[in-house]
Amino acid sequence: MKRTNKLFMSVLLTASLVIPAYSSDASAAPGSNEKFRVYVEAVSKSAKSTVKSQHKARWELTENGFSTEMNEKQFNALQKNKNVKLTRVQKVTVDTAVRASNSEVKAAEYPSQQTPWGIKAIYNNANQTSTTGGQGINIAVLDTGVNVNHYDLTNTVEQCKDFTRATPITNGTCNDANGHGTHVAGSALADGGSDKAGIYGVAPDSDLWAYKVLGDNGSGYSDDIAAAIRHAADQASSTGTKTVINMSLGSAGNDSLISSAVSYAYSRGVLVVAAAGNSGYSQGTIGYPGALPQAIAVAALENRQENGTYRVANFSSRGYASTDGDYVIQQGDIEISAPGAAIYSTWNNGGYNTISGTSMATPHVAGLAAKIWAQNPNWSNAQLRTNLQNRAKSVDIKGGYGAATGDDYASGFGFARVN
Ligand SMILES: [Ca+2]
Ligand SMILES: [Ca+2]
Ligand SMILES: [Ca+2]
Repeated sequence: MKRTNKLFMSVLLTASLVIPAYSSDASAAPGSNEKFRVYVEAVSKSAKSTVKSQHKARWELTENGFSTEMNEKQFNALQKNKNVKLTRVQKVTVDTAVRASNSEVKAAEYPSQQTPWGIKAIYNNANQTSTTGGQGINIAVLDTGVNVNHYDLTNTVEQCKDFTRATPITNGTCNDANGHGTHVAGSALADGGSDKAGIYGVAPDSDLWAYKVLGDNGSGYSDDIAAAIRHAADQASSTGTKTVINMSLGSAGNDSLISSAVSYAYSRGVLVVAAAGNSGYSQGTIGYPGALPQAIAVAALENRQENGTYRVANFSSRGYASTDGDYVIQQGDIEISAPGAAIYSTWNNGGYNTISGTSMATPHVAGLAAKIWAQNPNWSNAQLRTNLQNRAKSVDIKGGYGAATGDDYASGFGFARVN
């Protein structure tokens, strides 16, 4: 039976392009009318509403805080108001510094492999031909969007929302002109399509919440990302369902809007999984939000053995050797490793593509988390996290720079698997 992809387009992958994380906006020249994003933290609700009457809120992130847009002149004027603290909103990028392919990707009707190496590895079964699990669990993919018409994803889509446009949230729109988000979603929960001839992710029975927080160039604003994190947590609460947030994005700096949103989500029972970053292999290269204590930072494994285990990719960002062996998660620690090099998955043209990065490792862990949670629906996010850590401990990783016996700053506790 011929498969019908609803969207056909070709994407030309260029050589790897590394956008500096949290690259700031080009500063508007003094007196320029060009608007930029600002986060306003007021001392009180009334001070907040006074400012809001002059500057329309984009996101109401906290009781006294909101983001908005203004020009340099307005910014300078508002800075004189002692009742508010102003911060320029930072940019965050997706974490694909490494791309295995630089050729034109054509939409393919059928994948060349239904269970790529990462799926076989995380299932610990070289003969795995399909996957199951994750029923009733949501995986919120905060990314460049998702091609929700992709044959192998369309049946998994429960929400599709765009946080990058004018507020409020645009429902039913999450177009991915980049490819990154569609690839990430596929590794977590592609279901083989209605004909079961397509590709499989880790937990195909999960429900996809495709939240577009990044533009087509893979870059986005931290207030949009924070709003999406909070929205996922609120949706999890209002629907009474378990939710895993997948953030294959990051930057070197800790953004306060994102970190407070991650705390908000975690305290409401959401499990937050984030890429470690692609700035390895030196110590301390781990990015945020992965480096936050409440987010599980995921390192990338290659399909290559060293010291008798899979090897941590050189590009995978590292934590700090000073915490080796303690099996404790603090700020700046790598927590878990998963397949993240030469990963074959769904692409935004309706076909498939092979790319590398901790971005690709992260959805393997998000899918695994959803699969385990579906089997243990009474667990809290903290209990689920402990289970993931214990699985990782039982499959030590010793290959790659910084990897060693036991907890290490390259691979964290190890490789968490299904079996
Ligand atoms: Ca962390
Ligand atoms: Ca440690
Ligand atoms: Ca180890």
